[in-house]
Amino acid sequence: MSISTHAGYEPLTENTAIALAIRLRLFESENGLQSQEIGDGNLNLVFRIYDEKSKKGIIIKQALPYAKVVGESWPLTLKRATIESNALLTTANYVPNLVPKVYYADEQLAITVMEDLSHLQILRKGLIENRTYPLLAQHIGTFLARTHFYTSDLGLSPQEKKNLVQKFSNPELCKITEDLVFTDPFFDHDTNQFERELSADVQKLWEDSLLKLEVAKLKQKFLTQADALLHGDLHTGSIFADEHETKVIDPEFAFFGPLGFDSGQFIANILLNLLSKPSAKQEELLNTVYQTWDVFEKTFTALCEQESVEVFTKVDGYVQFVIRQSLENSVGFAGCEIIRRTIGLAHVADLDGIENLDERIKAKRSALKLGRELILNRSLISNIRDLKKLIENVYAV
Ligand code: SR1
Ligand code: MG
Repeated sequence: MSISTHAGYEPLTENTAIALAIRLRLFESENGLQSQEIGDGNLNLVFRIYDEKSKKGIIIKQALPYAKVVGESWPLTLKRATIESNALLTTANYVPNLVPKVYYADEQLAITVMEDLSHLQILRKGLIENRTYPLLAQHIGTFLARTHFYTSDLGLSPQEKKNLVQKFSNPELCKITEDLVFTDPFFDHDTNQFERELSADVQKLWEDSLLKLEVAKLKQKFLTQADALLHGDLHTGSIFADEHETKVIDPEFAFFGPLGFDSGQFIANILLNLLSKPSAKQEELLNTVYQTWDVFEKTFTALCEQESVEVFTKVDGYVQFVIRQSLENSVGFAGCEIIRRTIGLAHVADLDGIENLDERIKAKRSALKLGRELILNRSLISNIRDLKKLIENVYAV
């Protein structure tokens, strides 16, 4: 894999994407190649080039110089493509089976060419369709523990880590999160979007100074605490999965941030799905949350015992302190993510797809309530059983 530079940027089309794949010698001939733009995210073009004969496919992902979800009025750095390819390559050192393989990246064209994962399904879609993922918690818990341990001051020397922090400086994409996750939903901002029926609930939230103070503390952590290399946008639309495999994609928001942010976003998006489901299915989703944390905690603890470069990990209580802080952060960040996905700019199909208006509003009210409780009570959560109790209490009321 090499990262080369070319003069000029041009958005690809389905035809020029094929020409690029040929130029890169990823296929022998143009004959029988199919090209389709399949991007359904908020920001990028995604082309799938597929050879019917050899049944081989590749993905070419290209950043657009603006946010697709809003349009050309919202310019967005192309550097995010380089952040994404570098994050995929770095992460592959620690969890090679849990991320797509990168074949090529080009900084000027803002593209990453990678493994075709079309045999898997985006997790959000699968969860909406009631599919089950028996290995998801094991895979995501492992992904979180290994990527965070090996890129933190427990897995790297302070010098190595600071060099990586520079490499993953990602101010423009972090600003999106600072605004859309931590700020706008808590104020009367024009990026917010919600049903008229929720107006009174949202007004109440904007006037909730207790809640806003806690969100400000969480935002401060996000702004300042460079614990480890984060994926930065680990929602269920950033995961491809089936019953056997899980692949974490799309790390264009990667940067060095607080432990607990990635796990919080993952947990929040599982809970957002849960809010749209009948109770039988909810139990299974809650178990995914608890098991993910268990796997994270066990794997992270074992890595600290066996491979830590930080002498203080031998001191009784330090590793437990790091893990407890991560859980508290996760719970708070999960609360912010749940609230922003309900009333902010970027919603989720799990809730927006509830066709019956009364049911949708009910689910969204529960989301606002759950988000608030998670943020306000996060410091009472010292282990995963406490989180279990908290979620059960919110449901019992
Ligand atoms: C303008 S981008 C909106 C959202 O999409 C991305 O996936 C991030 O979650 C961001 O907040
Ligand atoms: Mg994305």
